[in-house]
Amino acid sequence: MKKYTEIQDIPNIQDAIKEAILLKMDPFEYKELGKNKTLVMLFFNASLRTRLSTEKAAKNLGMDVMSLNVNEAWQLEFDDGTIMDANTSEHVKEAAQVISQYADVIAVRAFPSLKDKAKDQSEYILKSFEKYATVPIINMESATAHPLQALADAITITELTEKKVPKVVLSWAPHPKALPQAVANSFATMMQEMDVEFVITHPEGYELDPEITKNVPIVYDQKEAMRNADFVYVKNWSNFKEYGQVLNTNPSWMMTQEKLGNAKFMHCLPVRRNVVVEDAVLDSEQSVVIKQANNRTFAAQVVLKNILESL
Ligand code: AN0
Ligand code: CP
Repeated sequence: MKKYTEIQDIPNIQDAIKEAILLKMDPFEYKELGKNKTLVMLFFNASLRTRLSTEKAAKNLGMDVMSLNVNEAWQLEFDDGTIMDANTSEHVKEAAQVISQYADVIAVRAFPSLKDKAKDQSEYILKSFEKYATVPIINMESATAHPLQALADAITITELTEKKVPKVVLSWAPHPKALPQAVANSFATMMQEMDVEFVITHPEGYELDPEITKNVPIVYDQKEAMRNADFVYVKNWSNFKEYGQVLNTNPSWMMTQEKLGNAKFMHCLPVRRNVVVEDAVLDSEQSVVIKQANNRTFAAQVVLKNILESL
């Protein structure tokens, strides 16, 4: 693998899942692979899981890791030909090349503005690093995608399913703040690659990018969508059409024990209790959110391993 900025970079998802499960059984088997190799992680936004699990994965492979909270460094310019006489101090052209002098792999977290749709959809931050860095790039959640999360989710479903073809539902949930579509986008993309029956449910008007959801059934009635579900992945996203707006906070969309039935509850975390999902669900045996978080390490590790092997 030459990079991991999108799910499509994985040559064979089933093989990657199997490899991740093997790594989980023996995390230090490839401790020599990353020796004298450095991962630099760049954070334009907050993180708990991605930061720690990706660092852990790199260390399991024997890599050195350096992290930079980019907002504490020089403010970067991304536009070409700008007269840089305002707030930006350094162009990404130099910054990405410079960071490449210290890194064998660069991982980037850069959320969308949720204000300028075209700019967010262009993925200009991630794409600038891809363009100007001279080492492989990993996406740690960009404007439109969170492929490491989706891989961890696919591993989790594979490990826990009791059926050959489980029913998986992606269910929108209310949230007071405008959140990205990235997690939902990548989960929807991943589920279309898996042997699952996949359904999406959300309030009318909350459609994700149709280029991502393609022919996935969208059922506006949450209860109907969740009938006989084996896994229910709950996630808020802000409106994609009325871009970045919070048009619905209807608490009836919150996930409850009653609605969940016997399904397993999934969420990428962080999650707002009793807004997105009620306590009873998160505190029940049906919640697999901690297993998902654990699998973030092995998703990152399988990605890093394959990138290191291609260097
Ligand atoms: C972010 C999001 O929804 O994309 C990160 C999730 C992994 N969530 C929040 O900002 C709460
Ligand atoms: N799920 C996830 O990516 O969490 P963080 O934002 O804490 O990294």
